[in-house]
Amino acid sequence: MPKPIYVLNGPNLNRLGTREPHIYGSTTLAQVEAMCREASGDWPVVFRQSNREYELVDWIQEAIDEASAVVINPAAFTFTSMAIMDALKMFPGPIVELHISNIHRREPIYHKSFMSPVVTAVVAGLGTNGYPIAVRAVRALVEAAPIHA
Ligand code: CA2
Repeated sequence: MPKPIYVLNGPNLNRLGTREPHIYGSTTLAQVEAMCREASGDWPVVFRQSNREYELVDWIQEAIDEASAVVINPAAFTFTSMAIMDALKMFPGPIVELHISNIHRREPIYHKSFMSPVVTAVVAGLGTNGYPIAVRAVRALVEAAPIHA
């Protein structure tokens, strides 16, 4: 059995689908989780959301031992959290930073990600469809270089 893909979500994403549908769509986080599980096929997915920075740091540290890859939407922590950036730096496998919206097309406060310099790839602007795309991408990366599988 391969190690799971961790899909981690930051603050307020538990409310996805309930407001600002013109930016974030109307899909709920539970539906996103189902999309990720379908995309991963027979690979296990650990899907979590937290509004607390320390919890995301703890889960990334857990992923260092337990996961083959990480897909993370750090939400507002993208622009503030050196702690999450430092934890991601320690993860040895592929990491995709994911944003539902295209952060570079938005106001300047959304342009400077702390995460982008330490991740494998960035997916932004594909709506919630970006999640299954990112899951398939990290699975393919791990299969191509299976040291973390
Ligand atoms: O586009 C993304 O996925 C973001 O990471 C979402 C964050 C925002 O701070 C980032 O700049 C871009 C905000 C998430 C807010 O959560 C929502 C809650 C309810 C409805 C929609 C979003």
